Amino acid sequence: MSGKPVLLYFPFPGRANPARVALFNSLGQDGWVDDTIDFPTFTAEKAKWQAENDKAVAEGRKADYTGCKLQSDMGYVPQLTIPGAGPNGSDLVVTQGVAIAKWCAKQGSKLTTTDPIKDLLIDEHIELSSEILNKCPHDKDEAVKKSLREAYAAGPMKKGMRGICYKMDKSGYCVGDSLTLADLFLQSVYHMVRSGMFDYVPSEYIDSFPEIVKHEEVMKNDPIMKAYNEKYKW
Ligand SMILES: N[C@@H](CCC(=O)N[C@@H](CS)C(=O)NCC(=O)O)C(=O)O
Repeated sequence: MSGKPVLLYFPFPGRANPARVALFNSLGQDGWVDDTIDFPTFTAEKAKWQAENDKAVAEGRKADYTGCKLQSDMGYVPQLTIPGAGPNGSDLVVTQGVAIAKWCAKQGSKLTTTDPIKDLLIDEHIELSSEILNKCPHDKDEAVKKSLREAYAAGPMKKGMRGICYKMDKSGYCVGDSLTLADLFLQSVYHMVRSGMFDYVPSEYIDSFPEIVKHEEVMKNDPIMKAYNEKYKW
């Protein structure tokens, strides 16, 4: 790595929360760049990205995103740039929040384990939390979206949340008795609901899961999270 890694995401926790905490715990506040992009800028950048992507497809060549904020072939965020880690010393640009968070955690954080069974349980938690976000229904028509979301919250999402609760450790953490990536991925999900960003699923929805309410307290008191929350707004 020939410079600081740069993580690009919106100015809220969302899918970047695990990677941000892992980068901070691994490298400290000065060891990485927390780059944020607001929605209007993202929309403009996405249009620029799309124009080059369409042109490259039509011309049968690899796209060149020089000058674009979105540098990957997927064009979404979170996006991680690792200076000098690409071919011939170029910058490596990757997407996928789970893969990014795992790399970030391996840079020296206390969020990793060397126990294969613990790792398996952590990965299972990560997949369960990710599934809740990935299966969430969307629709351009707000009335349709509302009814799809309400049915989702009462059905598959509730089943997923319950599944996670049954698997949580007695300590209140997801796996074992300290913070791991599993807790951060779970926090990303319920933070979206608590903060009102999960459209048509009210904040109080979380109160029907006592293990999650306990987890909110555990996270507030966790030393790594306390240190992180002192330095970062999201
Ligand atoms: N599988 C990806 C999904 C990333 C994703 O969907 N990101 C959203 C923001 S949270 C995005 O960039 N959406 C805009 C788009 O796809 O154009 C991950 O887990 O990181």
